[in-house]
Amino acid sequence: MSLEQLKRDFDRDGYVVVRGFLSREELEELRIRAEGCLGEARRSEEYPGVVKNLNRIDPWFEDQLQRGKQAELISALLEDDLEPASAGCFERIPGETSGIKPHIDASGHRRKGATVWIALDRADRENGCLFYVKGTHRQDLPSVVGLEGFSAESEEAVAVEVEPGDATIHNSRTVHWSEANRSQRPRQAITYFYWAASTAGGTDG
Ligand SMILES: O=C(O)CCC(=O)C(=O)O
Repeated sequence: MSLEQLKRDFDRDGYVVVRGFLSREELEELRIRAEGCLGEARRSEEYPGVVKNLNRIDPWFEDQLQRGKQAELISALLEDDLEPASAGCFERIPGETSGIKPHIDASGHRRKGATVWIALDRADRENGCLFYVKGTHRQDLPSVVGLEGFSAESEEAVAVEVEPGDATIHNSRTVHWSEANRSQRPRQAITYFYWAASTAGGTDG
């Protein structure tokens, strides 16, 4: 898909899906680097599948956050310079009973930014794929996890089923969530989160 088409979709829907974003070799390297970090990472009780700040654990992730091929694309989609914020790993754990409730990534007065979410595994409805709600990036929603009124049945909700190496990029104001992994299959993804440089100050999301 051309950059023009991606930008049109991103502006209209608040997200885009980039199939085959990583080559087989790039995907393998990402997988190995992620595995190397996860053992030593701290996990929260509430979200045991989430590891934040991989870029503080392994300089390779810092380099990817700063210079990975997603950075140029996200800068073009936001039409802004980027302030790289963090790299994370999001795992939906097989057999878990809950996922991550509807939320946006924007926080406080920092509204403009974007996240690339790169699938390490196939993600589908059964193992907790991402859901986006088209067009919500144009609403002014609060930054809370558990936004009311959004579900898989919402009119503009889309289940984004992807293959390993595919990526999705969402606006920091686009409502998204994932449901529990009801399968016995893994579902891991790596994210890189960026603020637009024009959104000054605040926390690092
Ligand atoms: O991967 C997931 O399960 C959720 C990802 C997410 O909430 C995010 O990237 O902000």
